[in-house]
Amino acid sequence: MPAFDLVIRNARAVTASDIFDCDIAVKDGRIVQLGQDLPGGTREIDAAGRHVTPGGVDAHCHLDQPEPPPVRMADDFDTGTRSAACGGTTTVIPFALQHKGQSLRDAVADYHQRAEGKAHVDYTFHLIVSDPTPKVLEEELPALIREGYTSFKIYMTYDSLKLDDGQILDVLSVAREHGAMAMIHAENADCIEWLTRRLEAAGRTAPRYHAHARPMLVEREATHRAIALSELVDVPILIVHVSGKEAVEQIRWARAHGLNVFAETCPQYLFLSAEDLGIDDSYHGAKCVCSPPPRDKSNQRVIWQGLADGLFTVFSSDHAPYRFDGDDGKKAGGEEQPFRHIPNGIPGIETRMALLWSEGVMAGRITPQKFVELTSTNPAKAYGLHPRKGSLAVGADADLVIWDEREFVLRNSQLHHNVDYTPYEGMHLTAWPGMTLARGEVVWDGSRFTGRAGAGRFLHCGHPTLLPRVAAPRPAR
Ligand code: DUC
Ligand code: ZN
Ligand code: ZN
Repeated sequence: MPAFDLVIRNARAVTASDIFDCDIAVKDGRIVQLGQDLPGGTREIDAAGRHVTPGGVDAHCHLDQPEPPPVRMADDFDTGTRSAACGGTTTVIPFALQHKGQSLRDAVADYHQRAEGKAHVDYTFHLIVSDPTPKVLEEELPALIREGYTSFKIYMTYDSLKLDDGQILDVLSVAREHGAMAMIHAENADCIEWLTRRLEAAGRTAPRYHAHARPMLVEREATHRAIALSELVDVPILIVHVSGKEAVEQIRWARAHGLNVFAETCPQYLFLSAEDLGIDDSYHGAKCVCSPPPRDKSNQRVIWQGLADGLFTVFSSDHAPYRFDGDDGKKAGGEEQPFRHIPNGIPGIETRMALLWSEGVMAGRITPQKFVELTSTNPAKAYGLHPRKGSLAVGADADLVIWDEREFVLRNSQLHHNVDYTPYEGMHLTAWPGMTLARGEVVWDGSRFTGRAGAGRFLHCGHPTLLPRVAAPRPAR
């Protein structure tokens, strides 16, 4: 009887700190030994000296999130996690969204139903708190944190979701008291509305004007305010989907002043620019409408720099999948829409890892260790999943990617999401996962998806571990 269920031979293993050659032994879905010339397994895979990284943790993606009809997200937990697996992601963290007037408990229960029996990889939820009533703040949120829902997103924009500054302070206070991670979507809602009305009055409603309605200034102001609010409450925050220089400067300032402000960025801020929203009034630009909008080449360089030098903690997809054709996506109701009504978001759950390995590691902009830190280890730490997730170590789940370094041209037809386009169509990539394993099972073999709906399990999260958890007294003010 072999000692192990699986042995991966001749791996060039990469962690957030090291690269080393070893065999990896797996039993009951976990890594049980790393070493040279390990005894045999029931199954053997020869990595042949290729890089093996921990599976990706996509800490920001939207799957089957309820939308006002006729809009519908193209991916549910089935297609979304299938796509994730084929792109090397083995844990996803989408959002259980509270509607105003809805109890947070009901939002979580509804979202569990949407996931139940469908996921191919492990998953947990962030909460979106849109209605912080006394009951939510005093009862529901603390209880949910204790039960393992230890992160939530706060919106500073969108009428149906946004919180005012007082509400944000209330929610941040709960995060501080109960040890949760608050993620913040930082854009100034009033500035966006004011600019949008002016553009509409001038007849400027094509997709490209989405970027004009959300210039960097509106992100900079909200980022500054979010930092100040977190300083007042004395709690760490994580600013999501940072798009460029002006927000980056605010975060660098916060760090220089000793504040625990973490930051996330996404592929669209490295590979897309405002021109992708259109250089004329063509509707094709709707494919790249997301918020904040992509900026320009000089801002892409600032984001690369921030990835390399530690400004960014997490690299997520912000997969928000809407079909381009049809009547439930970018053309809600079957018609081209003024930019105000174009659903915000682009697909990217499957391409996140390969884009960063190709253009980051292969192109020499970041080390393989930095890649692992950004795509797997740090997101697992930020959201209380480490060391079970995000590590290639004895005791961790055997969530692994064996990388193929080969040149090819990316086509949407190769992808497994339910979206009819990729914003990265035609890009030349130099790497793709040659194999993805989720808890020791092969879910992607390099050409075929081999997972099983329902194999993905819900994960209860612990407290964030990016920082030591000290019960520091609140400083006197
Ligand atoms: N914010 C997100 O985080 N995702 C999609 C759209 C948005 O505004
Ligand atoms: Zn957002
Ligand atoms: Zn998002």
